[in-house]
Amino acid sequence: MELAVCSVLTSTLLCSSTMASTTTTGITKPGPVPFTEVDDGTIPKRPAKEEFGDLVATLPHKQQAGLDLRLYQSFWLPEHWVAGTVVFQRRFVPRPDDVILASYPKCGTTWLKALAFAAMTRDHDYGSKTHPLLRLNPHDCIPFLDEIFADGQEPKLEKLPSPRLMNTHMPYTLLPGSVTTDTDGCKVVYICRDSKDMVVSLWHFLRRRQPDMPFEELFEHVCGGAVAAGPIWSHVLGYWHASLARPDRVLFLKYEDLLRDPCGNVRRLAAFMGKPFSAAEELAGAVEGVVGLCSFEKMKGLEVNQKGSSGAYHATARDAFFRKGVAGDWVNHMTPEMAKRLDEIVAEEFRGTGLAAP
Ligand code: PAP
Repeated sequence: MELAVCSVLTSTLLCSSTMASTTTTGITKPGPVPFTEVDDGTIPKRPAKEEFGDLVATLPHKQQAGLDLRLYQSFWLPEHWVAGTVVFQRRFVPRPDDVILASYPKCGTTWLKALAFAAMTRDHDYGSKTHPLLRLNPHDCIPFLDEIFADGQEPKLEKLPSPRLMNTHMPYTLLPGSVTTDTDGCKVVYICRDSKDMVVSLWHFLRRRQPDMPFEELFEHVCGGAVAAGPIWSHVLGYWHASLARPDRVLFLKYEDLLRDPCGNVRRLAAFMGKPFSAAEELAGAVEGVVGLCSFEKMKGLEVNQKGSSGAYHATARDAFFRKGVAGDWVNHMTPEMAKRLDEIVAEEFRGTGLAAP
């Protein structure tokens, strides 16, 4: 079966290749290619705060959950992202076939990155050791724009062949106008998650750096809205409204739907990104191949996701991105009263929008 998948996919790719590019390894390939493989480290950095640090210093400030936050255009952003956000807004030049993967932190970013990368690079044999996702962490395959622009490394994005896959935690209203208004601009895929599970996941993630952080403290910050990239409901609603207004440009996914029906959602994702699965690919099991490769068990079990940190732009222990991978773990961390309180806040914010909390 794997051989059949491989040959069907290879011929599909050969017919549909678009812009090709030469990587530092000298290989000419169409995109997407793993970001770490086009980054030869020769482009100098110019941290965005050198240019916009003065502006950042004028913004309202809070310190929460161990992070310095600044209120920028109605959202609390980690201070070290703000100047980069300004550069992103002013200087990002999208390509029509770019796809930006967007999420609130801990809502399924890593999974979406893996699925999108696998769905867009179907020339690889999913079982082969050469598949990028078997030797690289998903965060090393797809650049994280917030860090790239903060570090002043955006010229590296130009080295990526088209189509490019990139990701961000920025709210929709903070994305550059070229992304949010151009009718033939790039596409955006958003993933959201039950806020209660997001808080639990975020707490476990932050505890890597602050082992004694009380869960209740983070919970209060989330309920109050002043948390990195928050308020979370405003983040979600920005993308929700955009997906209704521009359904051909913005796809809205839910983590819980992906758990329930991974194949159906991978088909939607691939079709939206302009690479629908052909009948031959369906027959050869390509959808199941993508889902299996990116499954929680498979990804968590890979050596590359267990050791080291995920690169210069997102230097976090790789295993921190793979904890439980389930829906409903909040019951093990919250009292029923806490759950009710957060549910009610979110339901009130979502009222009348047509969006039901996952
Ligand atoms: P990020 O926004 O900081 O990049 P993100 O990937 O959204 O992080 O969050 C990690 C969560 O996704 C973890 O959830 P948990 O803490 O509730 O377990 C992680 O386990 C989950 N996750 C990562 N990869 C997968 C996957 N392949 N399938 C399902 N869930 C996954």
